[in-house]
Amino acid sequence: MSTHDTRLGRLIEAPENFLSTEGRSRREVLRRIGLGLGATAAAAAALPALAHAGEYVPDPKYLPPNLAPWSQDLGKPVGSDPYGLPSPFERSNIRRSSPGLTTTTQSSVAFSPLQNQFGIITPNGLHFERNHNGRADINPYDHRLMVHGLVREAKIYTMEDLLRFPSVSRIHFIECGANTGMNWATPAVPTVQYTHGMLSCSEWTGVPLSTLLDDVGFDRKRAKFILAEGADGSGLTRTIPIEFALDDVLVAYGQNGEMLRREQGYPVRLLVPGVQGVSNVKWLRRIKVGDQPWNTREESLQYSDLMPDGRTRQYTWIQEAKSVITSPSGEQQLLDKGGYYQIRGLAWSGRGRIKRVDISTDGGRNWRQAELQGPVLTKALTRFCADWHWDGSPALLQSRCVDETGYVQPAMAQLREVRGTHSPYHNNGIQTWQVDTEGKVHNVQV
Ligand SMILES: Nc1nc2c(c(=O)[nH]1)N[C@H]1C(S)=C(S)[C@@H](COP(=O)(O)O)O[C@H]1N2
Ligand SMILES: [Mo]
Repeated sequence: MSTHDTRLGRLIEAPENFLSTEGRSRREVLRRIGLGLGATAAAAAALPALAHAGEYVPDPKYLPPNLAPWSQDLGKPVGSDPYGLPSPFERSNIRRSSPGLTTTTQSSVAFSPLQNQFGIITPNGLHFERNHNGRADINPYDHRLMVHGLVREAKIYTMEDLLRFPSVSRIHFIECGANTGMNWATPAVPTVQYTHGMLSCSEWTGVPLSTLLDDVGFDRKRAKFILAEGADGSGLTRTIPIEFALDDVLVAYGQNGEMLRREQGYPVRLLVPGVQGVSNVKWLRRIKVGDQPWNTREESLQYSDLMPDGRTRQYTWIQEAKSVITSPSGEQQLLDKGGYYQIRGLAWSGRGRIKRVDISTDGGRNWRQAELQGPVLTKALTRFCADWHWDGSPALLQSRCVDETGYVQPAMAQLREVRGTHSPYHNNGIQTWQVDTEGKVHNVQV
């Protein structure tokens, strides 16, 4: 679009921290980040991220035609930060957990701030985090991975062994099967961070699992499944079909060019592209080759779908195609009637590439095609956008994606027709954001 004759609409970010117990008033925020009286203007500039730019009044001496102090001084020496961190002015771009979601913080989830993400790669410090028994902090020299079961020779690998095998790097998303579960019965949470933030995408590096299975000489005739087990206190175990294991599963130690973060299973995890999060076993310590599914706790009591006829769907492996608009999204505020707003969002499918995304601004009555911003990769997040002028009237924003198999993301009503009301896992229904006449955005269901 040409911006020449267009008024670019202003938008206030959602006060994302409002679910936490932290205070929200300006003074409270200043106090909390240690900026009382006498704070430098530069430090106080942290505020726009916490509220919105309109609330911060810059000192004219920093603005053109004046030269700000940082344009006249020597800057910090190189190497001041041997491991670089985000600017302090970005301090509101953080993972957040929903208070009261679980009884302990060890068995809980911290959601990724999708509303602040650009492109398709999640920065390592912002990858969502889901643990059943707290984060294990492991010295890689003390870690071992055993591969056994229906194999010619069971082996125990050190991390050094794993790093010597031929490696590959691939970009894939991980989505927890419970993502958007809090939106199943009613739109219970207000922002996209909480509705869809159990979702992240990284470039993962590691050894193809097929390489290790060959190395132990697995029984090609009898092997039907593998069991993956984590070294954390939960001893989390998941069954994975051998076809997946031999296809694109990785024993991954790298994440976006560096070793995995501890939150992601340092020093090694399983990466099962397109399959629900729980199968991506972190702190991977054991792989067993077998001929039947193991039916463990994490695949019977948990992560199964109770259907309306009282039967339970087990082993829902694949995360089906899904999309969400990340801006405008819940609790944001549009300020300019008649202004231009770029609709931005993410689409993904556990079955392959995203083929197309459509956008509706009237709750699904009319659809038009969004633009896919490359790269469009298999089983990876895909970014989309669409031009939109908000005319000041109420709107219902939706996105609907189609993947390369032709599968179309369903409406919530379609999902409920099949799944009934007791099936909060694997909710890939179409998300609706309502824009009211004041420009305030709400999480609703239509
Ligand atoms: N060992 C182990 N692996 C685990 C878990 C765990 O608690 N322990 N949680 C699983 C779940 S439910 C999800 S959704 C993903 C989350 O991966 P992340 O924390 O890297 O985002 O890890 C999976 N792997
Ligand atoms: Mo999960």
